[in-house]
Amino acid sequence: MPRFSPLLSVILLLSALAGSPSAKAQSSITVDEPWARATVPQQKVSGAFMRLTAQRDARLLRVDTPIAGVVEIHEMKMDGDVMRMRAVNGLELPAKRTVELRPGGYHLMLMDLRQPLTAGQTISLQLTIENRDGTRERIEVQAQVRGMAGNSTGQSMPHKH
Ligand SMILES: [Cu+2]
Repeated sequence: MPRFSPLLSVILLLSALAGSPSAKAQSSITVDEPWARATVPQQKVSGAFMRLTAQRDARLLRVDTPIAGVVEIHEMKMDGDVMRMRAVNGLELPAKRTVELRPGGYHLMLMDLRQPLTAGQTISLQLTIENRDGTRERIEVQAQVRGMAGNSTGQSMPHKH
């Protein structure tokens, strides 16, 4: 059985610390499967979607991206028998509950697009999160652009602004 020298033990300990989750955990928000919908020519709006899970109560305050002039957080709701969407001021992220932004539900509306979104491309979104104590953090998200075809969640959204 080999015996570790004290120096080697220190090195092993340091590498274990560097690899531990607590050493990397900068953000209290987990972002899963971010994606945005590809556009057709002349289309100036699109939607972006993802799942957000906060460790502590937080709120998605705003989203910015270089590829759109305006980003709004939208909610879709039945109004009688018509599905309508409207901008909301923020999105509550209750602790340890996954909030899903998806077609037909909450979504990020990318408006005034500065370029077409092509399937396979990656766009960056900057989320501003406000924690319960009022502190804010910014999270960079790389969202993959997906086409409509072959996407089971890709039913078209009624987008009337
Ligand atoms: Cu919308």
